[in-house]
Amino acid sequence: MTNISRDQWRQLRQDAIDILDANRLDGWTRAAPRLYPHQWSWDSAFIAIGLAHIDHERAMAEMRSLFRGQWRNGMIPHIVFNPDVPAGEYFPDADRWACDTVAPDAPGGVRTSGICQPPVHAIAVQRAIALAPGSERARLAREAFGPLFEWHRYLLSARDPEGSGLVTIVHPWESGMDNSPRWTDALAAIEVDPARLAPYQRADLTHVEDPSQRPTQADYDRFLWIVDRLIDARYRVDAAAEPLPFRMKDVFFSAILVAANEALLRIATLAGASFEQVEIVESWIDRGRSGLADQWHDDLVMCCDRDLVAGRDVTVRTIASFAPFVAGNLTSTRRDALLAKWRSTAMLGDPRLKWRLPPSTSPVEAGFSPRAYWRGPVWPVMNWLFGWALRNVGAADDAAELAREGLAQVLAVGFAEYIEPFTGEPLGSSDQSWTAAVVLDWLDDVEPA
Ligand code: 9WN
Repeated sequence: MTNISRDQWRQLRQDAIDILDANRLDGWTRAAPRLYPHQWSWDSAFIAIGLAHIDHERAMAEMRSLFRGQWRNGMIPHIVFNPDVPAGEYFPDADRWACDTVAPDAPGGVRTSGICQPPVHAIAVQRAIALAPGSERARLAREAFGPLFEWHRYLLSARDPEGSGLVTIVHPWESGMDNSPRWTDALAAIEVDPARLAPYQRADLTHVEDPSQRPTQADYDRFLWIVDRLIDARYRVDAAAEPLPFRMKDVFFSAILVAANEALLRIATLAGASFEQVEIVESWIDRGRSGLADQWHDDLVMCCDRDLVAGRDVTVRTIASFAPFVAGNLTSTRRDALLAKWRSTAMLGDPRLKWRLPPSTSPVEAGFSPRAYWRGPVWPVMNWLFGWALRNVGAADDAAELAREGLAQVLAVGFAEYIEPFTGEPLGSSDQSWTAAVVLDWLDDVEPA
């Protein structure tokens, strides 16, 4: 149940559509009007989930447009660059990534970054297919199955040569949670040689009012240092001559891959995929779940990333610690323990919260910072993702709470990128596309009062 009136419902829906229309370009949608003028991989997938409620063809076009940037090795890059963005608007730009000059696997015809982001895409395609007329579903499934299968195969081979079921990310940007305290120790251990780092001009600080919300300069240097090491390796992460400086088994990324493989399995059936392909996807799901189970810490009641460089688990409590909800199929003991943690003062039970919505980092964590990027603020897109996941694990009331509180938050503060959890102040970019998209999905489930 929500407390949204019919007028508010209509207005919110129209505002969300207007934002997606204003950010729309030729077949795809900018992540945000100023701060993020290109096509971002996981943003696009969430955007397609919202678009599916307006026009399933437009949702599929969004994915198709992203697939244009797919690498020859199957990787879907984290950014497909918009060639019309003037130099200096976003950094690092396509020239700085240099994929088209150094990477043998980079695609022709479009310029992209050389890393990836969490694979929400199959989930989005499945949603678009489900909302399409029955007569079109098989065609859409056939179109998307190939790129998605190759994408997941890339993640389970190049990014998991050990066969652990867990994806290795090689840059914090790959996690989608760039500045999370999950990465603090691993980043601190990276020594940047200033003489070898080319001078650069950040663009992000010109778009936000308060630079303390964004990553520090020292961390930005490390972000670019890692990019340079990837360039040295010609972006062949599995065949780099020198060990890459940041190598992390990311449980949140890996859990999304499990959920995406579940979606891919349904797409496979509709697409008429071969028996072998179906068996492969099933084996990926099993491998993913068992990898996540290996990273579960009973004493901490959380799933921990593993830092492959330092050879230790990362015990920082963040929203990513709840990755098993996203992967699903939990034992009831583990599900109940995780739900109790979710409702505790380490997350939603903190009495200071303005809305009962999960901060990106637990308020009991030393690295918690309520205004800093991924270190505390609430992200509407995460509220959606965890609501979706909680519903899938049968926690319907907790899922409904996220939709209700999430909508109340957007009604109060608008379509912000992220929000201070205690004061409710909107932060980062405004008119963020994925915030608009998740609102459309929530509204579809909501009966106005
Ligand atoms: C770097 C676009 C992206 C999101 C990420 C978010 C932020 C970029 C940045 O914005 O990352 O990829 O410049 O900080 O952390 O999750 O996809 O919205």
